[in-house]
Amino acid sequence: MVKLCGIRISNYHNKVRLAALEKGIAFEENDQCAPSRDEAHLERSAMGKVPYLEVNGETLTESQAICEYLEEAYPEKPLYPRDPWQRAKVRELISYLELHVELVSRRLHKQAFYGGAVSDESKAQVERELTRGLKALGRLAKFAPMLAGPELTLADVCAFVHLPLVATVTRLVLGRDLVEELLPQAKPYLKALGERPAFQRVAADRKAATDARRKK
Ligand SMILES: N[C@@H](CCC(=O)N[C@@H](CS)C(=O)NCC(=O)O)C(=O)O
Repeated sequence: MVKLCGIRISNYHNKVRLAALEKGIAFEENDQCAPSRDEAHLERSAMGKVPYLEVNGETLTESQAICEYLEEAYPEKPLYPRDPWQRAKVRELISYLELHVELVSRRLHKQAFYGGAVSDESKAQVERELTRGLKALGRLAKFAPMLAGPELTLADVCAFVHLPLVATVTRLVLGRDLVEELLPQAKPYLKALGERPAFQRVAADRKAATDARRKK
């Protein structure tokens, strides 16, 4: 059986977990596997990050590569449309969400979550790039009712784990919720998605893991 390793406060861990749950895959989880630069961890995950997937004694990193593997290995309940063009459009949305939105806002994490400080210059740069990324996402996203059209896809899984985090980070560090301002369709869409059982479960487990970490 495949084993997912990571921590439930991680949006990328939750992306894979949610995809696996939606697809109805039987999998094991080690949710106590934190990012680390220790040799033992680097042997499993060369960048020291989470998540990674263990399969037959080998490991696979990068959430998108993991999700693509799960999609091909467990095709019964797909998270991509059949049509090649529509599949590519789902991947395009995921790239916008991750490269032009999530990764940009991540530069604010050290101030939002780890007691560090981000310079005013960096904040202004992040704000400019995020504005561009969120507006671009708004042009591509259909919200009909899902991000790529009528069916649930991996793009919705990504939106559900990434957009609330981006909203929180911009609120904490920039004093503005850029998601709410620039992508107002996101709020009702995320609320509706959150009513699906697997989404509800991952959101509740993320909250429990976050609360447990605060108490430490
Ligand atoms: N591109 C990676 C990103 C994974 C990632 O950034 N994971 C974070 C946790 S959410 C991490 O391990 N951070 C520790 C680090 O950057 O060293 C993926 O899609 O899996």
